[in-house]
Amino acid sequence: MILPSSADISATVVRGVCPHDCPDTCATLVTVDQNGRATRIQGDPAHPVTNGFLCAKVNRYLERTYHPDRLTTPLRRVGAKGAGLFEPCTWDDALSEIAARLDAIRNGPHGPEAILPYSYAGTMGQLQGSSMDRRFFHAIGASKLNRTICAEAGRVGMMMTVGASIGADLEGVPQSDLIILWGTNTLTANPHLWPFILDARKQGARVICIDPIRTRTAEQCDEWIALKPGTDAALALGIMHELFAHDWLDHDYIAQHTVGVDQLRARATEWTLERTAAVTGVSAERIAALAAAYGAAKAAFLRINYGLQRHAGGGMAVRTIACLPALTGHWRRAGGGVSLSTSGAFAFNTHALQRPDLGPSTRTINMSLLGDALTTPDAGVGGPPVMALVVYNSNPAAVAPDRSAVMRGFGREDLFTVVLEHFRTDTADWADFVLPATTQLEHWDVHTAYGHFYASLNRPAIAPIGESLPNTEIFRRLATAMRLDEPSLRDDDITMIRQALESNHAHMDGVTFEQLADRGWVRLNVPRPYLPFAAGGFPTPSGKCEFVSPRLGSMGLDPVPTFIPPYESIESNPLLAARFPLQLISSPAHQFLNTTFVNVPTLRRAAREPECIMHPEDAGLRAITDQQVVQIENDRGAFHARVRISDGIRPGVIWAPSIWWTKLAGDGRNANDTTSQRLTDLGEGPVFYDNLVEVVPVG
Ligand SMILES: Nc1nc2c(c(=O)[nH]1)N[C@H]1C(S)=C(S)[C@@H](COP(=O)(O)OP(=O)(O)OC[C@H]3O[C@@H](n4cnc5c(=O)[nH]c(N)nc54)[C@H](O)[C@@H]3O)O[C@H]1N2
Ligand SMILES: Nc1nc2c(c(=O)[nH]1)N[C@H]1C(S)=C(S)[C@@H](COP(=O)(O)OP(=O)(O)OC[C@H]3O[C@@H](n4cnc5c(=O)[nH]c(N)nc54)[C@H](O)[C@@H]3O)O[C@H]1N2
Ligand code: SF4
Ligand SMILES: [Mo]
Repeated sequence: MILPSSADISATVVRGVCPHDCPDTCATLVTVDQNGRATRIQGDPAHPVTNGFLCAKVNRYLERTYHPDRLTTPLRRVGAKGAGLFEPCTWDDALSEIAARLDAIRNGPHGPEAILPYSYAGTMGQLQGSSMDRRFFHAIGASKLNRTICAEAGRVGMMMTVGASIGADLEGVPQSDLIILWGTNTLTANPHLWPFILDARKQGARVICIDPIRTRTAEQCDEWIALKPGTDAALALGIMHELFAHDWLDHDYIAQHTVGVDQLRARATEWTLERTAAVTGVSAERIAALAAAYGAAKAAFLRINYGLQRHAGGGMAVRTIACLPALTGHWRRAGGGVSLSTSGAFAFNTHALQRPDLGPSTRTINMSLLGDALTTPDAGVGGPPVMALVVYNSNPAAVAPDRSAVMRGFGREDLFTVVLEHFRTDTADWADFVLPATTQLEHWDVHTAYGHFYASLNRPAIAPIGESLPNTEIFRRLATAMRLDEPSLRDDDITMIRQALESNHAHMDGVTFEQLADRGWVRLNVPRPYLPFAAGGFPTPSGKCEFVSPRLGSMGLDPVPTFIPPYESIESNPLLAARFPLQLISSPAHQFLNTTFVNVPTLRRAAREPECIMHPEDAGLRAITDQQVVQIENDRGAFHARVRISDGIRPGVIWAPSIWWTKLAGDGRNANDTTSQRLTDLGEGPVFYDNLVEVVPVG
């Protein structure tokens, strides 16, 4: 603990970390008064990325932590499934009843694989996110969960091209001369990148945003390129066409550090400006100008993020864009290259934390197919039906695609559901038992990051609210209730933090418990800024940037970058588009973090209500007026929203800022009532933004 700088010497300041699923992983300072109450949360001014500020959401973290609706005791269902009627019970009763139910399923006709954990990144902490929980499920032999809901398409696209989830360092951005924010809403989803961009801009860098929506980020850029959703690979191939045609290439870098340039050149030759314009809906002149700017730049920073990979060809789109800096040699220079994630640079000891060796090898269920997994007898992948679902760090009743299928699953009378939560979320309402969990202010954790290269430690600042417990402790106690005698199921949190940091990897030199305890955060042992591929050294099988990927070839996919059309667009499915002509993007609202914070009054007031941003042409065609309430619908389902007419969106595309709690939306539904369970080309991820709908007035 460190002393506060304020005059109030009776308060202490505790170092922590923002736990949310966000690339910025901010270092926080929490002020706690003499009564043990947190009174202030702020960003650490000394942290090079946090820069002394937090975002609109986490500035409200205390309001969320001390929310009157926090769960304070375990709850047992008393009403019908989904009715949300519960009675409080003791931890001992809850855990022994849950243990008995899980034991009965484990030892029953379906065996342990009928138990499915379901979690995502409600907290990114290594402990509360993926440690004792994993040990517990491994030890009982439960089915495994493939955690694909967000980033898998892009992750695999990067693996197949540069070989790792590693990219350019944002601390090099001030030295870049061209910044392209490609399928990412930086000011909302990655706000701590922005000051670095402003630094570059002061020195003359141009900033371009490629997004079908003129987001608050696009608004602040020098140029907004509103391409058709799901056509980014085509745009990147069109840029390559120009790079090859004008010889805007770094021949030396290509020769030394890449494989397959001839095949890539042949592919790019097919993507004339005219063809690229027809596919992307961006004019040939603008594509030519974009390519010329990229070709002339010395260190262009391509910030791709996850928005552009939520389409049928999302993996290939990321892969195609990721080839660009190797053609121009921008990896050589600070501020140059492409960045999707930095997480691959962290070499935490996940094996020691998660202990996959504790159990048998089991089947794996894709979380993006939760609807199918709960409603098909063999969970869609063979083996027993899912008879028990243990949900933590996630709110699948609101966030999973194809909500109506998911809800049919949650409604099954024979499904036993346990939810570990801070609040009575949409998902918690369907539980048989709800268990109160601590927030980041109340537990220990250790964090990697996916937007920078600093590891950090979270100390508890306050006592747990009510009887809430950390996830780690809940799974420890459940293991005891089930009489599991594996000793590692009793490791305490500090022990597990030390285990996570036990690593021989060079990047982890100096990243120790002592350093973290002393300073709160530590840079990985990489240069600043880190230029991971300045001299090649790509961790692919060939050791090069793979323009041709034999691994993709052996998966039956095109080994060379290519354009894979959306499942649902006017061009790719004209029959469907005749009925549902609008492409719906349901990307994050500025005030929410997925569904987290939707129940925080100040933030929900700022987000107003479910909304639908629509171009005047599309509104006019349907005689829809501004502020009118509409139904957004397709064959999968529907939800209501209030229309805001704006020219800040490409015609033919609508935007529903998300993800609303369905019970806090007027009609009890949200955008995922319309999304599908189809999967991306790589990584088996969901295609949330590959979604045709129609909009009709209500009432
Ligand atoms: N405030 C806030 N911050 C967040 C989150 C949040 O919910 N709220 N969520 C966090 C999480 S989990 C994630 S994964 C990230 C998500 O943040 P990002 O990775 O930035 O992704 P999205 O917000 O999903 O989409 C970004 C932009 O991509 C655009 N887009 C959609 N389809 C396409 C396309 O085909 N091509 C192109 N070029 N653009 C397209 C959308 O219009 C959107 O403006 O943000 C994190 N940060
Ligand atoms: N239509 C549409 N759907 C989407 C998206 C979209 O853009 N559009 N985005 C997708 C993406 S990118 C993602 S990442 C997913 C996110 O989906 P989720 O991972 O489900 O994220 P959240 O909705 O934020 O829910 C996280 C929950 O974890 C709980 N939680 C937080 N910390 C703890 C803890 O320490 N212990 C316990 N027990 N619980 C905790 C929070 O209270 C919260 O309810 O949604 C996906 N769904
Ligand atoms: S959500 Fe992101 S920007 Fe906001 S405090 Fe957390 S890490 Fe920082
Ligand atoms: Mo995400």
